[in-house]
Amino acid sequence: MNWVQGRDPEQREFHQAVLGVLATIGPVLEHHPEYRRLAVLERIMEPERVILFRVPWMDDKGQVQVNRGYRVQMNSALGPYKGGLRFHPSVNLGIMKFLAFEQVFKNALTPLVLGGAKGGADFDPKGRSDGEVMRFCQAFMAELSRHIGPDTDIPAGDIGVGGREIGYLFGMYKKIANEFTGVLTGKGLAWGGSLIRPEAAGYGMVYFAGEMLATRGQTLEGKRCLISGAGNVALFAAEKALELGGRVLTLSDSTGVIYDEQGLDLDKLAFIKDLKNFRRGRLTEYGERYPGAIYIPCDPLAADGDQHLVWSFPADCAFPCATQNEINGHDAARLLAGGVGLVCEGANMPCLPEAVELFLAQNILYGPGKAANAGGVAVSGMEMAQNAMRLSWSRVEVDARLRQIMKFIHQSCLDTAAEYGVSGNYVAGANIAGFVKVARAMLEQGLV
Ligand code: NDP
Ligand code: 2IT
Repeated sequence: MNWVQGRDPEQREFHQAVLGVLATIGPVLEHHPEYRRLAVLERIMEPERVILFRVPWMDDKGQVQVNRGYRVQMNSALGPYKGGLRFHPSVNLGIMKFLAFEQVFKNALTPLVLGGAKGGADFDPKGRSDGEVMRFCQAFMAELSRHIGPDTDIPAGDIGVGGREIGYLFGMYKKIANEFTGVLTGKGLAWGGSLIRPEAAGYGMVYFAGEMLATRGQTLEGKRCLISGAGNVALFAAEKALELGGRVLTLSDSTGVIYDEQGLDLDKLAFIKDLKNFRRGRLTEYGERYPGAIYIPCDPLAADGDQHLVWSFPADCAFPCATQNEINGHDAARLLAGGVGLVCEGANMPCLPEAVELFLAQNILYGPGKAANAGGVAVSGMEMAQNAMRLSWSRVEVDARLRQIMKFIHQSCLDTAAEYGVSGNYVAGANIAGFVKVARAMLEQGLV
């Protein structure tokens, strides 16, 4: 940790992600004293390549804007670099590195052959016209295209990058490379996208939660669920939770929280999907449309040392699906006091270390994002396979494979935890299983 912090003192989120893994892999290192001489940890913590570039584009007023673009190609021991792109004003190198680092282990947990990467830009799509978003995506891809390819690095979506952005990015790549290949995942269904890819992270996370509950003889039926976020992951998590009989009480976006005591239903969810994906509006409108629900305007992540509103309601399950560090120690204590017995992460690293400690100490079911939200990248892997074969699988087939993969990841977390003497600890299970697979592959491939 001293080495990592000393090299890049300002990369707080990256340090947090690294510490999360280092804190749990001690038993592996004890079995492998040679890892020190071979600098396995130092190599895993250092990106293979970081690409940082200028993205100049013109807004609707004719004003030229300049953003910063990133691609962190973290590790290719297991396959071509794979991971999403995030467009959000908070994006910086530390956040890109933490996401790329997590992605390496997440991808390793899947049975697919995928390395890990992450990219994005400090561009804020909010309030921008379609034309502006298109010009930004084209300028971004003009540079990124040199560094990616269907067998080299395959980006996808993340915060602020959905179907619209992937379309513009793909169009520009196709034009520059003069080839139609599966270089991005999350594509439109008519031009190489996979069925279930939009649903995959949210559905997969709820499948994972279902597996966790089953270890205690429980199901989601009748469980009160708190979900944060109102984006791709959150909305499909809500949809699957409803299908499995859960009662979804909350959603949130960057300007507020809705609490609907009667619970969401499919009609209400359809209203929110339209609001978010097409009208690109705020959740305020939900409060106006459904007066039975409470809309509380707030910056859901503004609390510093205080509690975040979305986690203040009594519930059985919590599904953080917005962004990193949205559950602190106070939130965790409040969730536990409110009756929560399961926390399952749709977002990447949404829980601060003190929250994770509390959940583990209280022995509730806690599913870390790198295992629980791996369904997104797993179906991305299936999209790549379908593209390579130039055919497409049915919805039922992809969903069945997704379910199977989430079950597989859940079991390997449990088995690995048991093997290393920490039964039921999904954090240690996920970190060790991912680390061992990547470390072995790196050593087998020599010093590269
Ligand atoms: P979206 O952009 O679709 O949705 C993000 C949601 O979270 C929005 O409702 C957004 O509010 C809210 N949000 C994001 N950042 C903040 C912030 N700083 N403060 C408050 N609210 C915020 O992204 P996704 O659903 O794709 O991603 C959500 C999480 O899931 C991320 O952690 C991502 O890394 C992770 N993930 C995504 C996968 C995917 O395939 N898309 C796969 C696995 C994990 P608003 O609408 O107001 O911006
Ligand atoms: O965090 C993630 O796993 C994603 N944003 C999806 C990555 C992918 O390549 O599908």
